[in-house]
Amino acid sequence: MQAKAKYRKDYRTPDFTITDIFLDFQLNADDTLVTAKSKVKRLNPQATELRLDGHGMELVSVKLNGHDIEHYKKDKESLTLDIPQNLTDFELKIQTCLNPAKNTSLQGLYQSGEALCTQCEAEGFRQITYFIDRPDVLARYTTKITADKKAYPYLLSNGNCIAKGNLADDKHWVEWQDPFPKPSYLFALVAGDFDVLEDHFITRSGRDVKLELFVDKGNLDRADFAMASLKKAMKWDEERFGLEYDLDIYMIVAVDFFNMGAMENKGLNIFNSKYVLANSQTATDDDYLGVESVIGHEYFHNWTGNRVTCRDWFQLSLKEGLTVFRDQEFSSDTGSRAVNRINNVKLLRAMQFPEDASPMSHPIRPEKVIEMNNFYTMTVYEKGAEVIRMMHTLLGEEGFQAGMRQYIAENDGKAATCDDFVRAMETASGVDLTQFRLWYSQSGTPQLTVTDDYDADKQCYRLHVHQFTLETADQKEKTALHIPLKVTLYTEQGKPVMLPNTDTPLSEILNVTKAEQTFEFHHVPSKPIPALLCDFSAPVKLTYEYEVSQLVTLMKFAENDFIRWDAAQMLYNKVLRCNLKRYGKNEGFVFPDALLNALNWCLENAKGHESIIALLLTLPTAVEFAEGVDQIDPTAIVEIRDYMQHRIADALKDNLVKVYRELKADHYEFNQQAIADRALRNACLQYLALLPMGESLVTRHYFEADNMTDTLAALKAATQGKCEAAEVLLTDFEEKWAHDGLVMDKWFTLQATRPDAAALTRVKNLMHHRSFSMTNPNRVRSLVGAFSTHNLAQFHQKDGSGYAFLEEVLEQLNASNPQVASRLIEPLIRYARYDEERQALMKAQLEKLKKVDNLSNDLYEKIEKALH
Ligand code: B3K
Ligand code: ZN
Repeated sequence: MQAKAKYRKDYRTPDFTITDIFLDFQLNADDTLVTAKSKVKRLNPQATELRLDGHGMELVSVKLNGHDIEHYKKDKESLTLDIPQNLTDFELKIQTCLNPAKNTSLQGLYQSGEALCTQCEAEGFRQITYFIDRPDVLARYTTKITADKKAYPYLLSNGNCIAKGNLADDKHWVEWQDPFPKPSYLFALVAGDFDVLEDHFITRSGRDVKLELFVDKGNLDRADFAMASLKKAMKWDEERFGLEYDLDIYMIVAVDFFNMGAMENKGLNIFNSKYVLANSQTATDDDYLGVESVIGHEYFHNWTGNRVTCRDWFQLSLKEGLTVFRDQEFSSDTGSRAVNRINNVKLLRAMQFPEDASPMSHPIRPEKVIEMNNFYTMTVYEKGAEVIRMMHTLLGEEGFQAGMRQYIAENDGKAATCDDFVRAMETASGVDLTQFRLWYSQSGTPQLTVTDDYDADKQCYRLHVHQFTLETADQKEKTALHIPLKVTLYTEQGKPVMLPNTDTPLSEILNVTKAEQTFEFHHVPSKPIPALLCDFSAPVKLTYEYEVSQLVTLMKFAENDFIRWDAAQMLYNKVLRCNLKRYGKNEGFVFPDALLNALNWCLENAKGHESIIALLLTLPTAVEFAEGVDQIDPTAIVEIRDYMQHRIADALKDNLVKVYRELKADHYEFNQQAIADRALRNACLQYLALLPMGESLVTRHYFEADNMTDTLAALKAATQGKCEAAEVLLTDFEEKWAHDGLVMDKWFTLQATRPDAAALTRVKNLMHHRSFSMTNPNRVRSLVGAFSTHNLAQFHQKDGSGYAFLEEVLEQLNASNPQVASRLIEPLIRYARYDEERQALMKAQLEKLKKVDNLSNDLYEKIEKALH
């Protein structure tokens, strides 16, 4: 029996709430006794039944005000008690028994390596005890943990440690108290043996906060960067948002078995070790940036998520969209704004746009949910952040910060809604957001088609904007949205058009609010080149029929790096589209000389712009390319991309070699310039690997590398460039790192994304590799996930072998870890844009999966939607 869908419109305030809870854990890996004493308060005088959520544990006893309750209703999902109507406040004591070692779902209390830890968001607390497990029930938690002292020297929970002691039989206990009422999803417990990195942070009001970072024994040499990132984030949040940390201690624990990136539990973040552990030998520059942004993200949740939480799970974007926006701003303020913006936009286009066109399409505030874990999506997170960013654009920094202050003042200590947020923004700034609110309820990616005309006599330039949104799986009717469209104008020579008699460039945020609209620009001395959707001012698809020469001008000369990069993307997509037509007609591929010349020019003038040129020079991945076409022909896309790469490599060869040589560093450094230099040098290497000199070059690059960024760049160049050297280098890496799963993840991904026809067989074999494990989500994602998501041509082999393989893996994961399975199924449900044969093969696998015994709600929800 599958769970029933829940609807946002059905929200009701709870009949009862829990104000205080005392939890006692007698911890053992395979037998943990939990005693939960709760103070329950009646909110609805009419209610006679108290329904508590709970599953996957044994109920030992229930007591109400000290008396055993014999009569209760219990099913697989809940425990329902009769409550006499005269009882307004009472105590409930519930004992449950759990087996963390057997809990492979990695939700609730489970074992990670030798440690025990929890993951309660979204609905995992109900696997620990029976509880009103919803985010609008806020309670004060006191947690006592008793465990074997040798196996679990550290016993951690939320808040402050208030007492501890030793017991007979080598046991000890610790008691924690969290002074801030919180929803159950923020509860956390960790027990284990760790190395600890200690530090402290003085807040701007002078409070001394103890910082502790717990890592597996022997990993202290990979912990410094995460700690530095935490302190940086704490300081940044004070400076930019005026928000200060509120407890005396902040703990982060890194664990190896974790379903997602990290979790913001109050005062006790639990992290996937991938987002904590980093040193120059094990982590790439991108890994470092990932650590910094996730550490920031979880820290920023302390205010946006924890102090102000969500009323119900439909409001998830209230905390996630906002917190992603905050972490993006953190990375942009402390690093390169343009590079961050480009990377965020790449992610949105490659991952969120397809999601919004898939059977799983949903607004950033979903209306209907079967399994909440399925809605921790690119849409809720990344598009949610774009919606916040648009409000920031419309209100300006000052108005936005005023809105933030009002939002927090009104909702601190409460469970709020997206509407509460928008209302605060609106009242604090005076900006009318009535139409803008539609972004919360409408799904799909809006499309803007722009045309223009120029009247030389009147010096008047006009842009005609047409907006429409295609029907999506969840929603037929679409309405015009309020879209901030940022426009800058350039002259044919690539100089910004200035406002009359000033040296200020003409740059405007156009308020697109109707289906058809025309905007006029006056005093424009000659027909301009428009730079449209600058900085990606809205999460939309925009088309304007540019000439190649116009895009080349923008790519070379635009003052804004985002515009330069985006012009390059449009050029590459133009080349792809043109060659896709030729592919259909069996004509040879072509590549405009003007683009090759311009790329050469960019490389010659890269000094001071290294990171942007590296991004601009790198072709969209096959997956990114696929997003831009109506029907995806994986083989054609991969072949054309290959052709384009070879053409660029040949045409730019001299400059590629020159820049590659010039950028060789004397010694490893970690700072923005060094990162930019490595990025450009390694971007050159990817092309050079395709030339005859490639073999020796990648080999030398690999063996000379003194850091993981360069090592991995060599391996990527060798594998993607199909160099013979690849095998030797991969084996060398494997021997060096086989003991370290986190590092081996990079190797698994390289193997999974190799473009040759043996890729699937290789992936199958690697599932028996000594470093691989089906129970570790990081390994599964690095191998199986990388293959099915990023190896476009090999996963989509015409015989359907890739799909059959994924189905087998999903059957296995359905039983052990449905959350991971549900992430992995995505490529299969997105069949609509493939040819009929492939569609049939993909659907057949979905049909097969649908019949699996005990199909999880997670998979059920997606398969149902896909086959509907
Ligand atoms: N809030 C968590 C995600 C929880 C996912 C539950 N399936 C991490 C984050 O967004 O910060
Ligand atoms: Zn988050």
